[in-house]
Amino acid sequence: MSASLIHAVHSDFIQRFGYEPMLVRAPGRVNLIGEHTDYNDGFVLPAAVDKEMIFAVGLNGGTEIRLVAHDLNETFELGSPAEVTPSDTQWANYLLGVVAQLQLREVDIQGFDCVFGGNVPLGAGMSSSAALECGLAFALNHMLGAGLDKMELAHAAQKAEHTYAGVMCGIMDQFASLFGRDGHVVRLDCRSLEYEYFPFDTKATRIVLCNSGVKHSLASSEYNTRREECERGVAVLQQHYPAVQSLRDATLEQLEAHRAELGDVVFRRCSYVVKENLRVEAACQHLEAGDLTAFGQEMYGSHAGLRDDYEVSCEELDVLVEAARAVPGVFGARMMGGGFGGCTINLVAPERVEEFIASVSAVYKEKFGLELETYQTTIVSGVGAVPATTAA
Ligand code: GAF
Repeated sequence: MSASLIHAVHSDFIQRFGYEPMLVRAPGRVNLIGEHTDYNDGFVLPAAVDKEMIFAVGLNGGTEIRLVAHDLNETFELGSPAEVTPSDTQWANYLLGVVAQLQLREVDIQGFDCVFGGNVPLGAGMSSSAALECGLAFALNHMLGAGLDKMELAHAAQKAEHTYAGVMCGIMDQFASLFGRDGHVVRLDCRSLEYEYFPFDTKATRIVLCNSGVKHSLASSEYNTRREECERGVAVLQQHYPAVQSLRDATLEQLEAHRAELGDVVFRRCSYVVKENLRVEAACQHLEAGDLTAFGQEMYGSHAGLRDDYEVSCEELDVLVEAARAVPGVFGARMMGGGFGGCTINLVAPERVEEFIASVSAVYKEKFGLELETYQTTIVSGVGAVPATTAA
């Protein structure tokens, strides 16, 4: 937890509004494996990490909603919760979407003030948007005594993203931000919403993220297209196998049997998802057995599928994964998140981290002329209140 960030957000709130707020921390996430599986009812293996958003929130006794993006020094105001509607201010939409979703859940939203700031890199595939949504949802739920449980908050935050940001995301990011556990990764079954925590041994490996620094503009439109392609695949399979409700239920044999009917693109998208679910299962077994080499192979397999069949990677990410593969002590690497830019996630032996960063940065600089930003992340607990004393 960054004490200076908490202090800055807290002071900003006091200066602007002159009363004591509640403080909330909402982390971004990494995902070890299981990409684009969440909206297909499949499996994911994320963790909340020490890149986070800090919120200062207070009920102002009136009807006004006053939002402040501390890092941008921008404000957004609304006369009353009844006026909530998508705006042209993108960052505000994540918060307004949450207000709208809580109202749909019969939470009586009152006027409030909110200042937020953070160090989750934007557009890096680390779910800065989910952190924004979940932090405010948690704060309002607490302050208004609404009594929604964490899973309901995750759903509300996910829906906020659908309706106010236009991205038809799955549940992974919001779940990870809310349910993260210190030192553990969590496997989520995105259909049943059952989850299991696995200890993550940082003595054996570190999680290092390499931020490509690019975000190709296709990202959100292609994301929704992938989702539609998967749904088309399910519609074809359902005609032959009524039990197939989502790609979670499909097998490679079924896809193969109807390859021509699916068409090449939909076939490859669906095959990727079915294989990725199998990889998550295998990866969890390797994790339990402490076999990081085998775990890493699943990560490389995941990247190859995302690159060749799901087609959500890009040259920058592919170069970073190949550069990582060449460094001794790297167990596995792959692109992370929705794709078309953002970060790669790398599992690296602790004693090799420095060499890894130097080597991959040099390759990236030579190939693209870009300075590579890297983050060594620590796995932390999910969204929670920050004791007021931390702000002092
Ligand atoms: C984005 C989405 F928000 C997630 O729901 C998930 O689908 C991910 O892309 C890809 O695995 O982060």
